[in-house]
Amino acid sequence: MKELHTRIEERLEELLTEMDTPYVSLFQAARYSILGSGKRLRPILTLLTVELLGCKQEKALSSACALEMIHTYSLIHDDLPSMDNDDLRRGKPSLHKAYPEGHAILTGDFFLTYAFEVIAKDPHLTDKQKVELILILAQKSGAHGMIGGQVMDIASEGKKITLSTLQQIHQNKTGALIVAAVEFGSIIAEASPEKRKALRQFGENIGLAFQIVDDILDIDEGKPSYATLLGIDQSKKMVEDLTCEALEMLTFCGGNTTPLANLANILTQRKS
Ligand code: GRG
Repeated sequence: MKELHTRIEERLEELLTEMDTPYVSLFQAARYSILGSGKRLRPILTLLTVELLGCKQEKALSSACALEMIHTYSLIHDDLPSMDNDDLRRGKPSLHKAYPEGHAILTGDFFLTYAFEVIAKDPHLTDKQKVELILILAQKSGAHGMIGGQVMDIASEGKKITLSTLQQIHQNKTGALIVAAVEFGSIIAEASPEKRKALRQFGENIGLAFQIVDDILDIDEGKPSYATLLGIDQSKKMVEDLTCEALEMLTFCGGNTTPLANLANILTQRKS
């Protein structure tokens, strides 16, 4: 895992080399927010998926970093005063605290657009793969994915919501990018339709389980969450069931499933 972390860090460094331009501060802010911290869950998922499917990780490394850029943009915008108004992110001042707010918004915008550029110019991919990756990334981070989930989340503030609405929020806001990470692996390694379907289900399950764990760790009585709607014990049981079903899905994939299974366990058993 540590080695994957290092490879992702090095590629992100390369992709965000400071340019001698009048807008160098954009690269500086981008590097501030993306380098040095973050669990790299989504890119690691992509790399482990391609490996399971018998393809070289190098082929997926830049696309995996593009996913991390979309994730980082979502965190930058989520932290803004007009959204969650968080002063800290990844153990240091949020981007809008370290740079002017407008600059933070533009840095998020930069990550959002640059991610697609990185995929479009990746020499390891065929044109067909690039189009498929761009489509999945746009869908999973767009209206029917992360952005739609965020809109629903904001709209539900202070209201009573049902468990099924909460599930939809979680699946879109957090789960969609996790599914995208696994789908990236399937596209790049050209998985069979059966394996792709099983891996998608694996991603959906661990995406939802990941968010339920987050709800348990960060319980806020005033906010609808699995922990407040279902209670801690039932939420933990749900995490266990989702993880168990996710691990079962891996058995349809053949190969050495241990690294992906370990990652699923790390995510769903995390304590922080
Ligand atoms: C602003 C368009 C827009 C979307 C924001 C994902 C999201 C949508 C907001 C994040 C809010 C949040 C903190 C949700 C809890 C679960 C979560 C996604 C945590 C952050 O992901 P990690 O734990 O973070 O993978 P690191 O820093 O390790 O990458």
